[in-house]
Amino acid sequence: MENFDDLARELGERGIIKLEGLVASKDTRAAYDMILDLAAEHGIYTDGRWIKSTSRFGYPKPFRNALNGLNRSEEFPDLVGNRLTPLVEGFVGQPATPLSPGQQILFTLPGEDDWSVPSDAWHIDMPKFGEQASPGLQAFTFLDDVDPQGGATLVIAGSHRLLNNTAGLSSKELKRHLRKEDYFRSLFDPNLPTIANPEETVGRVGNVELKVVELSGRAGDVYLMDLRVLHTPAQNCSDKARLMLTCRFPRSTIAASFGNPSLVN
Ligand SMILES: O=C(O)CCC(=O)C(=O)O
Repeated sequence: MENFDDLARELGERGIIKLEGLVASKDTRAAYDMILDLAAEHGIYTDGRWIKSTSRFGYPKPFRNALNGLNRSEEFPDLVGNRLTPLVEGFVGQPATPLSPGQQILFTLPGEDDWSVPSDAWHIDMPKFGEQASPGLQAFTFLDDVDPQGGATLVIAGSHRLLNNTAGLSSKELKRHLRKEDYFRSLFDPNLPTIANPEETVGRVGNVELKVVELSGRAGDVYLMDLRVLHTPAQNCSDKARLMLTCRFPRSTIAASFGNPSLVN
C-alpha cells in the first residue's frame, strides 16, 4: 500500500482513493463464480455470454432477488464488509460501523451503445451533517476487471468539500444549492451536449477542484470514498456484466442515529 499519510491527504482533498490489489484474487474469483452460476441458472449468462439489458440499469427482478439472497448467505465471501472496518477507522480516525445490510452487490448488465457522463441520478447516500469532519467512508471493490465505460460507478472528486456548513441537507437539497454554481448547473443539465470523456469535467468551485472520476479497476482493487462525495451509476458499454461490491461505513455515532440493527443487536 502507498504511504498512509499520502493516501489520507488525497482522501481529504479529493474524497476518493484507490488501493490496488487489496482483496486476494482467489476471494474475488470465488464470489464471481457464485454470481456466474446464479446468472446461468436465471438465463442471464448463457452460452458463455451475458444477456443485454433492455432498459437503463434494469435486469430481471427474480435475478435481483436471487443476488440479494446470495449476498445474505453465509457462503458468500465478505470482501468489503466488516473486515475493512479497521482500515476505514484508520482513515476516519474514529470508530466506524458497516451500515446495514453490510456488503452489497452492484450489478449492471451490458447493453448500452453510447457512454456519457450522466446528468441525472447524482446523489449522496446520507444527508450532510453540517461539519467539516468526514462522516465515514464507502468502500467499493471489483469481482472482475471493469474497464472505462464498463459500468463502474462515477464520482465527483472534491464534491465532499462543498456545503458542509448546513446540517441535514438531503441529496435533492444539496443539488438545488449546487446548481447555483456554473460547474454543477452544466453537469446536471440534460439539454447540454453529452460529455463522453470525464477529463472534460475538470473544474472548480471556489478553491475546491472538481472532476468526475470513473471507478474502473482490476479485480481486487478497492476504492474508499468519503460518504459526502456525489456519485451515480453509469452505463455499461462493455460486453460483460459489471460486478462490484460496496459497503458504507459511517462513524459509529452516525450509524447509531440511523438505527443500525448491527449496533442494536
Ligand atoms: O455503481 C452503482 O451502481 C451506483 C452505486 C451507488 O449509487 C451507491 O452505492 O449509492
